[in-house]
Amino acid sequence: MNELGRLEDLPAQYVEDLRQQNLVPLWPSLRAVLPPGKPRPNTKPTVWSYEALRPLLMKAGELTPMSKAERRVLVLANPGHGLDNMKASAAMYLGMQLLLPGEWAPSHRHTPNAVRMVVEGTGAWTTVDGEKCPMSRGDLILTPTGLWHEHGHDGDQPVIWLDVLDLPLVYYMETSYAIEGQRQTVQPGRGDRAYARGGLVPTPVFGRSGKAYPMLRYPWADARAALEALAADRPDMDAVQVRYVNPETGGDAQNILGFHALMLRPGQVLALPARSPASVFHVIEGGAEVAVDGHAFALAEADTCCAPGYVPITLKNRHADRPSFVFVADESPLHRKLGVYEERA
Ligand code: 1HN
Repeated sequence: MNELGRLEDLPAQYVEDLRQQNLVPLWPSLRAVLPPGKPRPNTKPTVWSYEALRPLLMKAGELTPMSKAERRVLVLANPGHGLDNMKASAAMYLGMQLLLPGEWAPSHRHTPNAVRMVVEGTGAWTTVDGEKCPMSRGDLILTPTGLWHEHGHDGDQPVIWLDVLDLPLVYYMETSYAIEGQRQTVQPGRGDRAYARGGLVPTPVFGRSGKAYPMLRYPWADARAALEALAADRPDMDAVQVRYVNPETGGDAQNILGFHALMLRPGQVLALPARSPASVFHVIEGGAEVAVDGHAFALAEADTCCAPGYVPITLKNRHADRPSFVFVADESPLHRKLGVYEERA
């Protein structure tokens, strides 16, 4: 590949004349925007220890009341993107949110899609589009684009969850905004009950559910049971994984980010191919070693890490005597829709 001319090779006055007309030459920047063979991601393999983060989040509970925070969150920022840009990857935002007993995070709705993966505590709930979703360890709760949501807490211990949003992408597109609202009225109906059995969907005689997002809460007890059943039924299967889907369409649960739960069998080593989307791994139960791009992260329960796209990743169960369970978030729905999804052997 031949060397292209640099900006410094051009007469300064010429460059200035171009700039006066809001023009710039392409060739000095061409290789930067089209690097050879594979992208040069800013996303650095990064780990966030729950043990290190938790006391800092609890301190935020003392320092900042909800009235001054609206959402009391510490953002898990990837240093490769600049800490202040609040990105775990190009399209993913991660945050750990704390709600103390009796607190309420007021109702709002916004264009970015969010999910919550509950990390600790019981007694809190999120009301999404009028459906009150109880929160307990490992539950996944969707807050899809445009739906009202608020969080409350009737228990007596702190509740902490991991937020995953497509905020960096939606913000980059200049489509990110929020609307503040009134407290929601809770409506009857629970998607996690109506859609509790895979392969069986509620079928009204007239029409469908009428909801774009019929299932908002995916209880951990169900996801775990599905993984255990799959592992028992398919002893030869190397990746025991389920995907969080919209039960009406069978497609990804949300439009931009994808969500999976993965069970590592006792002692299992699982080599994932290099794929274009960046990914996030969060340990729900057990422990996992994540090897990516020369880094080896030993994740304990509630730890989280991220990996850039286009590199192979190896996951290893740290326990030889029991399964470990990992929540995976990635940018695959986005990549597939855009036609840039790739897997490399
Ligand atoms: C948001 O709405 C929540 O509702 C949490 O709990 C984190 C980060 C950025 C933008 C909106 C929530 C958020 C957020």
